[in-house]
Amino acid sequence: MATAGKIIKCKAAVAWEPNKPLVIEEIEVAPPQANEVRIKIVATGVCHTDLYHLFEGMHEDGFPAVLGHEGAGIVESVGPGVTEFQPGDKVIPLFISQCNDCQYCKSPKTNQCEKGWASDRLGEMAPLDSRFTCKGKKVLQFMGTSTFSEYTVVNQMAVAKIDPAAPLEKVCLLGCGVCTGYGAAVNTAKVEPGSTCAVFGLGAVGLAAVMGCQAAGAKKIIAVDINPDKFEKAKVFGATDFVNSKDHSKPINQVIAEMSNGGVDFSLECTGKVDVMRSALEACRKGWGVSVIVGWTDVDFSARPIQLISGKTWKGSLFGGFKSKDGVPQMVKAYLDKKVKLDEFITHKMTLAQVNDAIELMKHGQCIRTVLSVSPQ
Ligand code: CXF
Ligand code: ZN
Repeated sequence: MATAGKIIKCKAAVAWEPNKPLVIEEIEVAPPQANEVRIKIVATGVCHTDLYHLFEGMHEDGFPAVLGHEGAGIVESVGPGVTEFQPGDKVIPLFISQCNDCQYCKSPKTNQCEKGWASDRLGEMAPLDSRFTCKGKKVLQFMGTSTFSEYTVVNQMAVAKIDPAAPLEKVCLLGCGVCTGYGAAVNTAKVEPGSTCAVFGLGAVGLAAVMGCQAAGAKKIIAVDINPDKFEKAKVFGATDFVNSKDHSKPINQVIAEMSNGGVDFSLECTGKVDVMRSALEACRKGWGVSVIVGWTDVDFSARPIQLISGKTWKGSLFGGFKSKDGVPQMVKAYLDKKVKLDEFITHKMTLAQVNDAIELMKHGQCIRTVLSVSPQ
């Protein structure tokens, strides 16, 4: 590539400070250093976590940053020591790394690699080091990925090489939401054939969880939301029963218990709200019910210990429990083999320049996923 080894000037959406719209800026992207890969981002989904600049209490320490973490692109150039990637490879940047060397990567029990940004900067959501500058200032790399940029630089332990036949404007969704929900059902809950499930919250993550329950062979999948407009989509992904929590005066766990002969075998919470986490736990059956927290929050929650003493298991899931570098190419293949759906998540298509419109849609729950085209292929 003519650009290899040189600084690239390109467009990116920069969050300069909390509570201000993103600004499309020309930024400089330095060449990849040892073990790094510079990627031309072709497409990116807009995930709820990309509302980072609007989150309450976001610390100034996390700004300025280039947002976006659900993207797909093509390798532009590689730094010293990179043998696994070549210019032209199709890739998905990963917000959790897989170094294959730490105690977590070596264990089959977890995907929580300790080498990535998340180990020490999860609160700020952006590592201190980055290859971005803008107007003479260092700009941080959100979630170690920054896919709202025409180019980004990622360590090779956080990049997945995918099938060259994969359409990047679809498989970008495997960079976060779809793997997160699907894997929570399949890998973390370990939904069983013939079982009964409930999924709370029907955004992209919840819908992907519904799809995972169906893939695992669940016979009853109860989709729960406060917005009945979401039910039609949930049906497409395999939901069999629907509960609008606003329609009921009794506690929702009771409604679900009545529909499932005493509680579901598996419940998945995909809202990030602590009261819903509690309801999801209460909605699963004593003896063996498993409830998985998928939504993100860091505030205190509560539940009655008797819920667990009675034999339920309460778990959490990050990126659907997928070891990122192994799991993402497998999910891309599953999409190409028509075993998982992606197209049905995409409700809007826009360009990077319209990123603030896409963020507004997400903020008001008016989309499942907007995919932004970033660079031409
Ligand atoms: C995120 C939520 C915040 C922590 C890292 C994972 N999930 C996707 O947006
Ligand atoms: Zn996300």
